[in-house]
Amino acid sequence: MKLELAIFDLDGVLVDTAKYHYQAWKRLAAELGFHFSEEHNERLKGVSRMRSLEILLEVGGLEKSLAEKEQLAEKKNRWYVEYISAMDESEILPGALEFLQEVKAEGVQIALGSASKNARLILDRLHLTGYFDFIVDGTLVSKAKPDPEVFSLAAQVLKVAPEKCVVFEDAAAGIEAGRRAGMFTVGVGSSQILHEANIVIPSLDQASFKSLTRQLPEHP
Ligand code: B16
Ligand code: MG
Repeated sequence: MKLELAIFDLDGVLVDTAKYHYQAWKRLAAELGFHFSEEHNERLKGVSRMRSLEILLEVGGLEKSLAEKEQLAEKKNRWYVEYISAMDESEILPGALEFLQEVKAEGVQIALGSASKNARLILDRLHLTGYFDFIVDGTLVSKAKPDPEVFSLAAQVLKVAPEKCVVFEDAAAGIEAGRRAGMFTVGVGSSQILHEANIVIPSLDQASFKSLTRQLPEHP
């Protein structure tokens, strides 16, 4: 199977920004007068900013108007951007850089498929931007994962058929999005959560693109 495009999710696959999202959400919850636990935070992974806020408010048993919600989301984002602005290459997840280098060396194109509106800033801080032929982030798509838009757009722009694409994702909603886009899927993380993926690996560390490609089925 000759793949032509590898699409990577950002948070949880290339970098662990979830901890910074959590710090900012926890700070917001504290300001609103309740505790937001790490277990609650699991529900926010891969989910858009506004939807994340809605889940947080649900946890706190609070209701807010649209204008208030916009202000709260903006406040959380200001804190989050402050945290991620201090990031550097040391925060690239183990094996991710080597994996991107291998994909490039194989002559396969690389795209990002992230829900984050801050994805470009993060890739710049990690000095990874140059590896990407195209970046789909939260500013380009209107429908969140599990909608396939984020991945389909990358394939469309780079003019690659979906069955020649593979998606690397750490969230179940992202695997569903990849499947719905008609692409191969590799789950990065727990096989209990990512069982819908064609293959699941614990992390990109020590994984080889070439050998993963050989393990994929005939068709997505
Ligand atoms: P922002 P991914 C997602 O990134 C995060 O997993 C999720 O927790 C976050 O709410 C979402 O980005 C939006 O991020 O507030 O920066 O626009 O996993 O799709 O790379
Ligand atoms: Mg993710």
